[in-house]
Amino acid sequence: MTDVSGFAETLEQAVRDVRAVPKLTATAPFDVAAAYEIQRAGIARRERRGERRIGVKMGFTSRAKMVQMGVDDVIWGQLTDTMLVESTVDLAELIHPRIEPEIVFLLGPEGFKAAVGFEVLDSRYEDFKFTLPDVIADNASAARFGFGAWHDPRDLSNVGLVMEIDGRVVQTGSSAAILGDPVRSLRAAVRLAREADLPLGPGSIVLAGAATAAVPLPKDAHVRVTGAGLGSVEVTTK
Ligand code: OOG
Ligand code: MG
Repeated sequence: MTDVSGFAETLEQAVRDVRAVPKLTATAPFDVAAAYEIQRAGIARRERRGERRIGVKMGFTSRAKMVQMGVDDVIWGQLTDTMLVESTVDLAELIHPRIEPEIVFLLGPEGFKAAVGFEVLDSRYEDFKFTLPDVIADNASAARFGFGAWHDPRDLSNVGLVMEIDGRVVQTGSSAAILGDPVRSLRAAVRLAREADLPLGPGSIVLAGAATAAVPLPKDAHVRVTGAGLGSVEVTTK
């Protein structure tokens, strides 16, 4: 039997201590189903502390990300209100953060809106290395995220994405890398959430997954992610 609550506690401790831990599967291997149970236990602990679930994030929806991290399956994780960044990310709270461009969706009563966004990942595992069950248990490395202005639905199948740090371009890509069209990722998120009995109601946010590899997030930096036709979003670090 997998020690679901023990593993959830270990990951929470890593966040609290801002200190990476060895991969959980190195102690006792577990499968994807058990990994999602650990993820759920971790989110339940956050909710008991007053955090609110506000949406989900999709992971490994692009080849660029699968290749970077050495995994080959789409995963998902939960977003809570404390992960949402207004303007500044305090790196003292994070272990070894990375940032990546995202296409973000806001679900409405019917239909959705879209924005360009960013995700700050912070694997709780040493060296940012993990197996598929490990990263699922670790809530898909979710740490922080943000997004720009909402736009009405349009063709999002080939949105040019540029990520700059301190005015230098560090990643470029196309939303086409996200399952051919990020709307497919949105549909998958809605389906997965329904199957997991965590349906995404109006107002929910969905991160479709990065179109490019993630890059280390430095201190005292200014990051801008631009999506053609979607404007841009900026974030600073301290
Ligand atoms: C896991 C999270 C992947 C994405 O957009 O593909 C992800 C990781 O790379 O640590 O968020
Ligand atoms: Mg991501």
